[in-house]
Amino acid sequence: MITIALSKGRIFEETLPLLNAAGITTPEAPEFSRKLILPTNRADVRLIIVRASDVPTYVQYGAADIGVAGKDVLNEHGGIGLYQPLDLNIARCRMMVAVRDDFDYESAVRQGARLRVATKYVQAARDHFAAKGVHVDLIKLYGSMELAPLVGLSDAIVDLVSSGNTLKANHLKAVEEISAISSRLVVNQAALKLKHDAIQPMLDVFALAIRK
Ligand code: PRT
Ligand code: MG
Repeated sequence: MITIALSKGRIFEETLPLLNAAGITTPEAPEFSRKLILPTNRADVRLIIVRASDVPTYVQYGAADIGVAGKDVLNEHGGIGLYQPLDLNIARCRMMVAVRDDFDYESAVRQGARLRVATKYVQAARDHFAAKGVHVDLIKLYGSMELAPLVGLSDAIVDLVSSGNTLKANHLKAVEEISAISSRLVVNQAALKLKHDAIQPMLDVFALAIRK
């Protein structure tokens, strides 16, 4: 049995064409099903639906053989026990530093002010500001980072931006790009050896089906 861990929403939707290219189809879409284990047309392949940030953990421990996770999530997880053979080039966005429209970020940085930064991406934020030599107090949040500067929780946030509409709707502006983000295929290192004959052909088809 090959178990593939995916999260609902954009990752599932954008991975589906790749699965289809490998001849794998699923009769039930997770958006319309409460099942956490979804069968596929192949008796030896099943999907499990987990939180986006939990995908690397399921694959690390071998509860799933394969998964799809954003580079943001993989960076926070650390990637232990994971083979990352392919950038699938899906669910693309950018990790950015953002502040309120009326906040002068450049001069705060120039003056060496200690900044309060709210984020779900503590590891990425720590690395980014350390490399810049900017002193920050990091505040860990689990979502809706955009709210933090509006209510005085923080001076800045580190968050993902795709269209920019969420920032705009909340009177925030992006002031720095930390990195470009896309989703990667992750494979359990032991599974790749033990189930090589089933997994390698899938990797080969995915590699050919990736949109440049
Ligand atoms: O929702 P949950 O808390 O379970 O986890 P999640 O938010 O990490 O999962 P999900 O499914 O929303 O995102 C899965 C992956 O998609 C992320 O790990 C990223 O790699 C990738 N991705 C791509 C994004 C975005 N684009 C994105 N825009 N993840 C989140 N967003 C959010 C962003 O955090 C912000 O709140 O969308 C908002 C901004 O969007 P725009 O279009 O208004 O700029
Ligand atoms: Mg989300």
